[in-house]
Amino acid sequence: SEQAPQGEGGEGESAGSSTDTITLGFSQVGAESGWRAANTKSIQDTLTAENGFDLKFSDAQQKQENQIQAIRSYIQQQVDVIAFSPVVETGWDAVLEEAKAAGIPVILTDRAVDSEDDTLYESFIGSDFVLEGQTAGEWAVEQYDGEGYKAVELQGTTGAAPMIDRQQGFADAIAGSDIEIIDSQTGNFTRTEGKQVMEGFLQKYDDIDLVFAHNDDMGLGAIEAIEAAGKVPGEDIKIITVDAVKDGMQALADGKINFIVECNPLLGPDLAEIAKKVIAGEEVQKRIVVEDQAFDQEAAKEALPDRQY
Ligand code: GYE
Repeated sequence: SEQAPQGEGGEGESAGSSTDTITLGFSQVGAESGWRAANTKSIQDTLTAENGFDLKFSDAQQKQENQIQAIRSYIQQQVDVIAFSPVVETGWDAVLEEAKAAGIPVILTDRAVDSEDDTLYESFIGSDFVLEGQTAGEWAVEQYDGEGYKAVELQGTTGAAPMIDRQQGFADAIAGSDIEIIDSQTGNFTRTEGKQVMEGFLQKYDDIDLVFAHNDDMGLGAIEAIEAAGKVPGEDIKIITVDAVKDGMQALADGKINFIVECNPLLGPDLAEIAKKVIAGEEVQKRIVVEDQAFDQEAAKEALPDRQY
């Protein structure tokens, strides 16, 4: 691809001439959740022409083969940078090697790949999902240890970094407590599947005390299933989720969810900054950890009016 003039004082005619624009191909996971919608909006609102970007955006509908296809097409179009949020952790080496061979830098956002070769990408920007699961589990132990709670887990997309890591963090935190996970199943991070899986659990077990949902949307689906079964979410069955998007925070403030660990989806600004540095040949951090908070019902009531997403 063409070399963009670096820095000030190039021969370019005017400031902001098209040679300065960074063409960035972004392959998004899908549109599975409120979190994802906020993440997409952040990327589209930040990587604008005004901000020096020509953004090519595609939605993979939670399918790895669609993401691989999108990345290959960005390579073919000789974009300046490729960024993507890998739907699952494994199976990326071949396509990342193709990008490397074409000289196109890759930035990971949100989710990790489990590749051994970390020269296949420049930087990975996202939350610490193990810590999120741990925070959820520690709160559960603080509240419910000694009560003999039976928990079910609504897991994210099988093989996705946040599914693997949140499960791990939660399991580590409750180890040694008398909270027991009696069943786990994937709800694919969607409200519909979260509801379906919870309906199945409610038919199978009449003694569920606690739900740990890997995201708000599945927790919101579980609320519907619990109410339909004539039980009171947040009381008869406690619910802990991850994300803290508006709908989740509202349910928390309303007492239907008991605790939410935040996962910040506003990754656009960090992505823009890293992409500019990579193109300018500057050093970037391999791992940028996004900071998250956590909310109980009182904290949600306070935070809700100013919540951006
Ligand atoms: O928690 C979930 C989304 O990868 C962190 O994906 C993201 C997760 C998020 O579908 O809501």
